[in-house]
Amino acid sequence: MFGLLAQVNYGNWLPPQLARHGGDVDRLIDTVHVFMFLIFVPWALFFAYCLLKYRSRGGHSATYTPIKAKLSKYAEVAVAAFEVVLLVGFSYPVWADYKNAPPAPDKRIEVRVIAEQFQWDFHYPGPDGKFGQTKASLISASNPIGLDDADAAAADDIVRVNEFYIPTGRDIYLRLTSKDVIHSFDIPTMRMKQDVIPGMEIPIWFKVNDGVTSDKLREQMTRRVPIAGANWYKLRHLVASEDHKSKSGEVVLAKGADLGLTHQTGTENIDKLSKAGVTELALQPREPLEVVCAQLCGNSHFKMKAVIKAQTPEEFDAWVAEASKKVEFSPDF
Ligand SMILES: [Cu+2]
Repeated sequence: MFGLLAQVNYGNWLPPQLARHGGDVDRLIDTVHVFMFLIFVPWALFFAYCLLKYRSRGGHSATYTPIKAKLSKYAEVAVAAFEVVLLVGFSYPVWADYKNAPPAPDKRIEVRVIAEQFQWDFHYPGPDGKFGQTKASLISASNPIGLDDADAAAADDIVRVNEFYIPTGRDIYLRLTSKDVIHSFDIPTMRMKQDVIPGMEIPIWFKVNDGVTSDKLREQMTRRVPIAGANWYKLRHLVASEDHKSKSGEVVLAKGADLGLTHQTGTENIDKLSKAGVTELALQPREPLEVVCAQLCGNSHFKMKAVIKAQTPEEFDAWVAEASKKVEFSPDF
């Protein structure tokens, strides 16, 4: 996966940056690192100097008492002041710019995000823009957020588990809460991270850059991998991006097919492909974007992931219209 990520212009060892305010966060991270380095170098040199000067040697025993000179006090105060400037002068303005201006209620897509061990539940208000009521007593395996169907506003609501649909280029406003323990909602590619606390509803907002859809990213991340010598285990989350045919024209691996490399079938696939004369594969990630939990929230915490379906605003509206229709079964069905 990291090999693939490296192809999409990730730069500076950070994941790609796909959201409006993310550039500022990246610049802040860079600035803080530069300044911390500026502090680190003189401190490290001073440390080495002290180790040498006060060491035990012939005619001189090691000194264990702290230095009493005024200079060291001044140095400590100067470093503390420097760090305050770093925090107040650089971090607060970036953070304030992002956190002080939530998008206007009539111009944002609002989604409730309910975290639980170990999944993300997403609650959309549907075309009427109103969230239906939820009740803890109604929570069940098929109704993870306890949506009350008796409430008229709930009729067109959409609930998705581990699938986060978002439009690009529009303000997205999330209301985060948790059913059980503290989780942390994290989308590294959007520079978004917020702890999710039971009993509280914490807002967070962001905007995905125009045109950054999952489909487009998937295409961009297509990579050609030679069959001989590839590290197949690392490529196991990828799917074929085109039909791979043998010389006779027979499809050996179909578009969208999984390599299945976690199982024995994977090696069979590779055998089949090499026998058919296919020397390289075009592969792409099944889902290029995801939400993870950045808080160690239990024994299966690592499984707590949701795929992000970033769509154009038109695709998103069409999805809302379609997904908000409830399936009605006739009594004699
Ligand atoms: Cu979690």
